[in-house]
Amino acid sequence: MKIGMTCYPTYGGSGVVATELGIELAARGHQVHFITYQQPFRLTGREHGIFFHEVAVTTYPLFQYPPYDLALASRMAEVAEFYELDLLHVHYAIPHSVCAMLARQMLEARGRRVPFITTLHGTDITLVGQDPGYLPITKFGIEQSDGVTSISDDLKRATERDFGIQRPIEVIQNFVNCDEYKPDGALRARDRAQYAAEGEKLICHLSNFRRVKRVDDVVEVFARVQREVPSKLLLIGDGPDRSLAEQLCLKYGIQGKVHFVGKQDSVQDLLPLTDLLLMPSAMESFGLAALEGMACGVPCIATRVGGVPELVEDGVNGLLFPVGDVEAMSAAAVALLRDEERLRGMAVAARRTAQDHFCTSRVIPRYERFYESVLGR
Ligand code: GMT
Repeated sequence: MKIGMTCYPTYGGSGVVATELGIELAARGHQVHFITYQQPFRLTGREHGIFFHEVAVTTYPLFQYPPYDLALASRMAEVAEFYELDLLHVHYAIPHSVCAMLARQMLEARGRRVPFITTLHGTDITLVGQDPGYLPITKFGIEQSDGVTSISDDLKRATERDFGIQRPIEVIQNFVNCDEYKPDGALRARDRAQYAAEGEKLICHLSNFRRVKRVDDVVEVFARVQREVPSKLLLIGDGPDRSLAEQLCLKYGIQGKVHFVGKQDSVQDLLPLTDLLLMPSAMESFGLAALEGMACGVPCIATRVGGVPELVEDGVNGLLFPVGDVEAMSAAAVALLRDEERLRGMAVAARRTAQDHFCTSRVIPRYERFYESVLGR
């Protein structure tokens, strides 16, 4: 198949999923065309079967808001026509669904039918999409899609409930490549000493440092844990709340124990070095960072929100807590890090969950079948 893929190419779960999906589809012989304003950050640009089409937005003094949506719709139609795409697959409903709908109309006017699929990722429904200024158009874009998928059961239910959507929504949960994301003893032996000394535990957090991630809770938890257990904190990613996290580290005088490594392309080289992942988010429709950690044999302490319980089984492959309960999360982290056997058991269970339910080999064929069904094959 020839697939046009659109996403937010910057650091964020939906862009990561779209990019990894494109890479996996290309590896299975499909042709994938990314149509975005910038090359997705996990792509090198040299992958076989993957093409990148930049959306350039022309500005003009009259435009207070350059019309990216129109430029994107226009580019989608152009690429679809030139490369004879079979379908468009957009990740994150706002504004991508409506752009794809416009592209579909433009192509129809030229006698070509190119259906589009929308994948809902989370904040497009639970946060941004709830804004009265965006809700009606988001609902319309979802209803007009030829196929809709959701990355968790919880997000599907939220979409039906909050948007009054009655059309079918296929749940295809997020995935991870378990051959690339894996426990790696050799890597640990080689690189771990850069971040933690012998006898110290290494705790990590991976996100885009937006408010919803509650990075301040990560620091609050670590500040308590490091008093009880010799440990270091590895913070992967960057975003609006990084300064807040830095200020909190200074407040607790723990800046020497915290590594801010910024945005990283290859988190699979860092996650296996760590012992525990913290994901205290206010909301996660899925929680891809937790899955990536679990595939690397790193259990997580997370919040019981959104789709997280579809992935993290409390007490088995991780631990779940109410949002903001930093005292309980800290106490649980201390107890777990002191109990090597339980920690190892959870690490093994976490890896097994990733392998048994969320590996690319299981999930990508579901996308392929969904494409086929939308194409009526
Ligand atoms: O969490 C973010 O800020 C990024 C956001 C996105 O759309 O890029 O993530 C959402 O999609 C991810 C991939 O499907 C999910 O794993 C995240 O749980 C979801 N984020 C939220 O629901 C807050």
